[in-house]
Amino acid sequence: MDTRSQELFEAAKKKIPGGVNSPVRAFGAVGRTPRFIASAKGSRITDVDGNEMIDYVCSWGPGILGHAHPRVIEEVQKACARGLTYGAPTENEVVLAELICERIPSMEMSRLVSSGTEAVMSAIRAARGYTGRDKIIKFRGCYHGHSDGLLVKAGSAALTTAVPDSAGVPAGYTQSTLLASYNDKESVERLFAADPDGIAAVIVEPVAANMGVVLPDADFLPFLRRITERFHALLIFDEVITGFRLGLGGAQEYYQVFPDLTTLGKIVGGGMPMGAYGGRREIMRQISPDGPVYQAGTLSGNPIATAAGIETLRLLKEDPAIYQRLEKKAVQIAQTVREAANEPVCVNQIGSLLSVFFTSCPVKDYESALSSDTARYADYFGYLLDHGIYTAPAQFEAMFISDAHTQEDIAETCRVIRDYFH
Ligand code: KE4
Repeated sequence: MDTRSQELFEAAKKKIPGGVNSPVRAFGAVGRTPRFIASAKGSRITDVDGNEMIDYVCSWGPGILGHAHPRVIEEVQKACARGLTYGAPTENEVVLAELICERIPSMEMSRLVSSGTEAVMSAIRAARGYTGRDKIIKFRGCYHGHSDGLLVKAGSAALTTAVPDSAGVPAGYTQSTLLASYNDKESVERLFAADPDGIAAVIVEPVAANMGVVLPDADFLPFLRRITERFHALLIFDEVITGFRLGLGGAQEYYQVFPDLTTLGKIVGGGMPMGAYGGRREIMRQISPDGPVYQAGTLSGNPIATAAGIETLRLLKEDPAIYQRLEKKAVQIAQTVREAANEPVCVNQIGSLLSVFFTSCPVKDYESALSSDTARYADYFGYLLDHGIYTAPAQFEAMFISDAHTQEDIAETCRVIRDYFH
């Protein structure tokens, strides 16, 4: 007898491409029927068949406090009662802008948008408008949302699907996008040498998490800071995942490397649709209506998303020890996999982000990530799912841990992982 998820998936596929509103949710990379979720609370997520699971997707990052945190829910409910959206400036937008700029060292000004994609698309336009240059360097395996110019060897779902570039993107839209290799300084030097005055910006995930988690080599981020300064290009840190995840100041505070522009998403909206971009005042003053770089949005900074984002950032700010707690839990899981695996695995972990790669080589870039055995990953994913552990349904994604994950959750997760390998 079909499960309710199977029934809903069949119905969904009739009306929604792939049956989902974002490709990775279709479980295509792991060959299973996606679980349709009915509710979530804390570290637990419950599907429409009543299966409760320990959730390590956390909505791909926003859920750093766990699902349905009571204080966030209360603020959202109060905001809803005051009306959902006005299309006019509100006090909350000032409060959130001040919180963001207080916490993210390089952001003197910020603009709120409705997704990470929109934040990146806008930051790139700002960089091109400020420098008067067209070319953008990105890294193979890094994913920065689905704006046309960046869907070239994107990571995340595009990396998992068969088509590395997206159909429907005219060649002209991507001819100003240059590709380098993550952790490969020479690949960046070659691009700048070939066009020393034509590159507007380098955009990078300071910790890559869309080819699975891949850490920057010790000097990679400082190198990017040096070479962009040398050639008068801007450095953009895409901190949609790492922002407020690796610490209150994101990856830039963690690594003490400060970009010209930063993009944010996920945690900044506390689970509601929100992104943000920002940086040096002289760059952000180029953005309309102050300057000639146009960018707009009906629901940008809307009262509900700002209420959720403000309360989330306040909770993180009140209890910075959360980041040590998150790291400890992630290390426990990472160590368990390393010790239990009786086959080659590479586990990359930083803060509360980790990925398990089924490969014998260190995973340090797109090419080495592709060496992982995705069929083995799918088998691992399926066993965990069948035993109540909901982890990333694709090799080239990250596992996220929240403050709501208890020691009992972690112990149960480690038990299931050990059972899988034995
Ligand atoms: P959104 O447009 O999905 O809010 O953000 C795009 C984005 C930008 N930059 C980085 C570093 C990102 O990781 C993302 C989106 N991340 C994926 C997970 N790998 C979102 C999940 C999905 O696509 O459904």
